[in-house]
Amino acid sequence: MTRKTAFITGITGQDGAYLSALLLSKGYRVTGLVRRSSTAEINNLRLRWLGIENDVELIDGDLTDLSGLLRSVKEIRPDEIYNLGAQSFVKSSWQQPILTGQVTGLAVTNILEAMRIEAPEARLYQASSSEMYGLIQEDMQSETTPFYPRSPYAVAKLYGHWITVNYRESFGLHASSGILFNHESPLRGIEFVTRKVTDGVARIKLGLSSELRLGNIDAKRDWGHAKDYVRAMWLMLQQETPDDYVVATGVTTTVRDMCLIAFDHVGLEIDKHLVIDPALFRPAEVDVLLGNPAKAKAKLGWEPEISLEKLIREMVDADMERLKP
Ligand code: NDP
Ligand code: GDR
Repeated sequence: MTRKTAFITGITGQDGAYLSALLLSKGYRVTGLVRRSSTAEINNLRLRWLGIENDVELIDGDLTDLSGLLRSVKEIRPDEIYNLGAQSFVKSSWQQPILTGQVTGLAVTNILEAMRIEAPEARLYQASSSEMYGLIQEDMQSETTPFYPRSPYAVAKLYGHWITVNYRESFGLHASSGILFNHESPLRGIEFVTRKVTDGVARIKLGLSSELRLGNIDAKRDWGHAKDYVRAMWLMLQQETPDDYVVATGVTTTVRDMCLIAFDHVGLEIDKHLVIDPALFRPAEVDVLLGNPAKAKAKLGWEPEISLEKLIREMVDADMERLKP
């Protein structure tokens, strides 16, 4: 069998790193798009953390630059394209709504155009998000639940989702959209709540800090492990027919209860250290997310393997290790 080639945008991010490791373990040639930066030496932190920085090929480029994408796709001739690149932090999307629209939304069309023109036989994964559900209209969200985005990020993701569906229906592209619920890991960016909590708890435990400041701790999320979720991405592209899938655990937990797991793990009392800071609340909130992964389980044979408790403990341990003098 010939070796398959994957092209990953967002390869330097959390999911890009885990997906690269998965595809390398399956024998793929893995290539990825990286933004040129003056701090290139620290750019590939996550790939280095997984010990795979020398096993992937990195290509300079930006999602907003169609000419570069056309050239990259022509040169690489990918069998599979994973579009993971995005301005992915919801809170920042109110500070940078136009950039978020360009990168997280409109640029999906750049990827689809590059694929349609240079690699129409390739298969595409689009990273859609549970944030698209926003103001919840059904207790458990599935592929048929109506969307009601609540942030510029979610609005941009909704555009990316529908343009992917549209190119599939218009041009017959093998393009699938994964509606993934929150997934975390020790490689999660520090600005997201789980990692902010596990890093904060580790700092308090090590005497480097005394408090953890959070916003809305009543929000509920359906959290899984990134390692489990990148497997679902790959499975989608192994199907004969492209489709859209919800990927979630089917369990929802408040931010406060997620924090408790972290504090308990190192024997600290949450009430002595947690401070609520109104400045960290969002202009519009997604109060609760709870996904129904029935379709992914039935059609892809996908199952999440790592529980929230195990995930948070792994993240706290990794942060303790990182911060140890
Ligand atoms: P990260 O924020 O960790 O990674 C985002 C990646 O996008 C980084 O590699 C970043 O590069 C890259 N990127 C940002 N802007 C551009 C640009 N203009 N051109 C090229 N690349 C760019 O996100 P995750 O790994 O957590 O998520 C992956 C995808 O899945 C994202 O699209 C996200 O929105 C989506 N998603 C994530 C979920 C989650 O819970 N993690 C859930 C649902 C969807 P750089 O390193 O240079 O910043
Ligand atoms: P989210 O993740 O917005 O769901 O988007 P995040 O971890 O940022 O927030 C989750 C919930 O926690 C509440 N919260 C805080 N959040 C942060 N970041 N910092 C805080 O101090 C804080 N205090 C409370 C938030 O208000 C929110 O309700 C993530 C991203 O990965 C998206 O890219 C992805 O699409 C969705 O998950 C699914």
